[in-house]
Amino acid sequence: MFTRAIVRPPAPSFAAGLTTAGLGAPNYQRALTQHAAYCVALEQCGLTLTRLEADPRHPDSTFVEDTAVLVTHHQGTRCAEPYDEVDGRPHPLTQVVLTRPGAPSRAGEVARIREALADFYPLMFSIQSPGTLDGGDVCEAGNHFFIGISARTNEAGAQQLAELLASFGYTNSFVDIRGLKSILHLKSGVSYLGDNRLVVIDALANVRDLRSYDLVCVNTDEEYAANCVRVNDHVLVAAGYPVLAGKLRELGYQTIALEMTEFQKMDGGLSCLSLRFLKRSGARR
Ligand code: CIR
Repeated sequence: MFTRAIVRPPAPSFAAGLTTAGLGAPNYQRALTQHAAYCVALEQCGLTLTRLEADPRHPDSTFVEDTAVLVTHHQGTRCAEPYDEVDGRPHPLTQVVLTRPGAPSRAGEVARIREALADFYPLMFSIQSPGTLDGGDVCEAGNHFFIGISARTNEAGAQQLAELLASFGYTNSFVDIRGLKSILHLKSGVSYLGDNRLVVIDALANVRDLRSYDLVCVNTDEEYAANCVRVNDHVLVAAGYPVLAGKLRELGYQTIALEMTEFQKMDGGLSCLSLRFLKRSGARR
C-alpha cells in the first residue's frame, strides 16, 4: 500500500537529457501534459503528491525514481523498529536509501530528493563511491529484491544495497542486464504486481530467480509496456500496448492507460516518474 508519492515535472531543458531511444526529440508541451495526466492517475489511486519544482539544470530530473530506493517493510520481515501507524492502524515501516546515479549528469539530482524525503524520513542511508546505483535497477518483489547490474548500476553499488537490504530483513539477487541492449534499467523489463506475480520481457523470462514467480510475459513488440506500476488497487500501464493491458485485465487488475510517448523518447517509463511510499506517522508533512 502507498499513501504518498514525490513527482517532478520535466523542465524546459528536458530534451537535453540522456537517451538512446532514437525516437526523436520530445515535445516539451506534450511531456508536461502527459506528466500532468500521470499525476492525476496517482491521485486517483489514492496518493497525496509532493510536487517538486522543475529543475532545468538537470534535464533528467523528472525521472525521480532513479535517485532513491524506498523499502517498505511487509508483515513477516524483520525490522529494527516497531511497525509504524497510518490512521491509527499498524502499517509497515519504510527505509530510504539515496542512490548514487551512474550517469554523472544526474548526480546532482539527489540533493533535492534528500531534502524532500527528509520531511518524511529523517534517517536515510546512501550509496557510497565507488558504488553507483540507479533506482530503476531495483525491483522489489515481496520480501525479495532484484538488483540489476547495468550500464548505470555497478557491482559495488549493487553490493552496498544488498547489504542494506539484508540488514532490513530482505533477500536479494543480482540480474546482469548489461548484455540486453533494449533496456536501460532492470525495471524497464520487469515489474512486480504483488501476489507473487511479475511482468517480464521475453528476454528475461528465463532468469532462474524470476521463474519462481508467476510470470506475465511481454512480447517483443510490446517491450516498453513491461514497465508498469501497481499502485494500490490499480496498475498503471503505458497506452498503446493492448496485449499486455488485456492480459492484466484478464487477471483481474484495474488498469489505467497513460500516454508516455515523450518520456519513452528519453528512455523513461512509468515507474521512473515517481517515488511512491507510505507516510510515516509523525512526519513533518
Ligand atoms: C536517463 O537516461 O537516465 C534518463 N533519460 C531516463 C531514466 C529512466 N529511468 C528509469 O528507467 N528508471
